[in-house]
Amino acid sequence: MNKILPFFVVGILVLGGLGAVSGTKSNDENIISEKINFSTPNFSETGDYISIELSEATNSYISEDKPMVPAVTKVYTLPFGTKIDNVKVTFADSIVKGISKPVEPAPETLPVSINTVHNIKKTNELMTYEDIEIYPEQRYSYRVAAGLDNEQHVTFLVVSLNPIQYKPKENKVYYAKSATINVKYTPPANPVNFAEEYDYLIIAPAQFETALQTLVDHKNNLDPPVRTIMVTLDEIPSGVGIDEQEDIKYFIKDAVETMGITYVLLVGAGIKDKEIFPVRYAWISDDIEDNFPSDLYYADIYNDTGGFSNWDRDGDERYCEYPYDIPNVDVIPDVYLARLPCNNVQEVNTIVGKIIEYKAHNKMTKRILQAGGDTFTGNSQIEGEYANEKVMEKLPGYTALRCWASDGSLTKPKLASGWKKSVDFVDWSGHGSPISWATHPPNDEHTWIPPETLISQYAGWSYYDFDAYMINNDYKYPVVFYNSCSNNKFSYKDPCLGWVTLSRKGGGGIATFAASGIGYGVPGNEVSRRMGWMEVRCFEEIMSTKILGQSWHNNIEDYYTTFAGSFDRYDYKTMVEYAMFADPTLVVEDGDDPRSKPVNKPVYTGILDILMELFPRLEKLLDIILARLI
Ligand SMILES: [Ca+2]
Ligand SMILES: [Ca+2]
Ligand SMILES: [Ca+2]
Repeated sequence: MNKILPFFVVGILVLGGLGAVSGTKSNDENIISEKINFSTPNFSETGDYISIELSEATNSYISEDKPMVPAVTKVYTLPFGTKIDNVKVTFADSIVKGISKPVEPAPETLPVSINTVHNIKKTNELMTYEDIEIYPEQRYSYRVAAGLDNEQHVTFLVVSLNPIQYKPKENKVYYAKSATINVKYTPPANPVNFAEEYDYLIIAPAQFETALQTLVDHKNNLDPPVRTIMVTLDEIPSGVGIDEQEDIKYFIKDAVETMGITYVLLVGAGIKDKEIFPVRYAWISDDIEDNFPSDLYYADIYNDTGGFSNWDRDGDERYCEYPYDIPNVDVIPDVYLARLPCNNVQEVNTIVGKIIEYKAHNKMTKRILQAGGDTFTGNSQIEGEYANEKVMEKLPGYTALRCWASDGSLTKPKLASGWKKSVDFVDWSGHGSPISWATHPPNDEHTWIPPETLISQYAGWSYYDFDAYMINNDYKYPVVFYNSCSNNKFSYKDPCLGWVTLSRKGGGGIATFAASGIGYGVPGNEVSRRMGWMEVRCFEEIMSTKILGQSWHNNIEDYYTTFAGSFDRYDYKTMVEYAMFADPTLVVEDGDDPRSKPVNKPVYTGILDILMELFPRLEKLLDIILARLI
């Protein structure tokens, strides 16, 4: 990894985001002053409501069932450990506009779980907001968090602005033409001097040490090398933290400071009560689950003051309890972290072999396989397909192989066939459980698709039902995104779908991004927030940074900075459950010797692949025969 900038250079103020905002800014040593001009909002009639658009808006709504008012956030990237003394925002030139109808309400939030109802609330009642005087009440707020910016430790200051306010009783909207942000801060008195010895820390149980040495050697021998060190769990000092998980987190912190680590890989499954690698649970409860596993815990090392982000404010050993512990949950990761939830040495060997193969021979094909349907029935948007289309806007030059509910192409044979078309990515947008993914045909909440087949007797894509074993994709391993619930729930009693997708030899994926708990979507507005927002941004980040660990970090950081002015329970859950199974240093690009055909693949398997494509139902039978032959 290239650490181009020495630490002190980051001290130069970087003004992030918002290319559309014009204004003036000035900065001397301890003050930021920036004037932001806003364009005139656009008001349009949508049925019984008025909708408001603002071209500088960074997010479109603030809170469920409240009026939909555009908001703007501004991000300042400051040296790590900077103390924010004061933030003041002054709005100027407020203009009043009378409107004839109420402002459109924000959409509701629903889980993307296979075990819940997805038909949206049918309400014909007009929202008049009688309990609201003015919305939003606050014109601005700010948050401070510690994270990474291009491998450098930094402090993010996020200023959230509400230039538009609405008074429902008066039928009036007030909007400002400009705002001036004034920040006073104190730079760190004793800047932390992070070492520069290593890039990448792998932590694993001792039984995986020998198998993982191949990966350590591979990384160290790259040109330029990814300077890698492996530490086994029994080498981590105990008693430093309150329990084993906190010991590990303190060890990572120490490795960041004394070795210069920026990438971390945890190896080992987290199946409840049979953990090979310890699991931290986050207690953001909802109607479906009290807690869920979160590896963000191990990555969010520092809080806004540069101190340890301990996630347990009240000290009751229930971490990330919403809302009590939230002041002690910084959220933004301070290392680029992932897990490979391997159950045994064989799985370690398989995934290490795939990582080395990817670097040697991956060939980018500009193809993506997409699966989508009607995530939430009872409205006009087919959310999964809509999200798939929005993903394509971030992948210029790409061809989509689509399995869609609306045209009947979301079938198991079509999905299996799509995996074999040498795709760079697979994008699933629908519902999930730890072991399956599925969605609905348009406006049919009672039917799950892809439908069952002769050999696969259950609706939905599940490895229990052989489906994930059908993906013999010719040694071309895609990056996989699941917009759904729980597909990366690595504490489940059996290996989760996201891991089975990777642990398959000679096929499957190279990385999975998915929720490790119940995920949430936005009916009729799928990519505006929650998992649908993550889905689109994931592909955008991979195209931009190419490094998987940075993509994961930047997705969480962007989510944080975009919605910081109006976080709710589901926002925290969306960030805290965002889990990646991968080698976080993996670069999504052509390998050293890119090949479209598999290396050393026996001729007969090619013939079998053709047969299986022609007769997809034969696949399981062939799998059984092959398993006995080999
Ligand atoms: Ca942090
Ligand atoms: Ca607690
Ligand atoms: Ca829908």
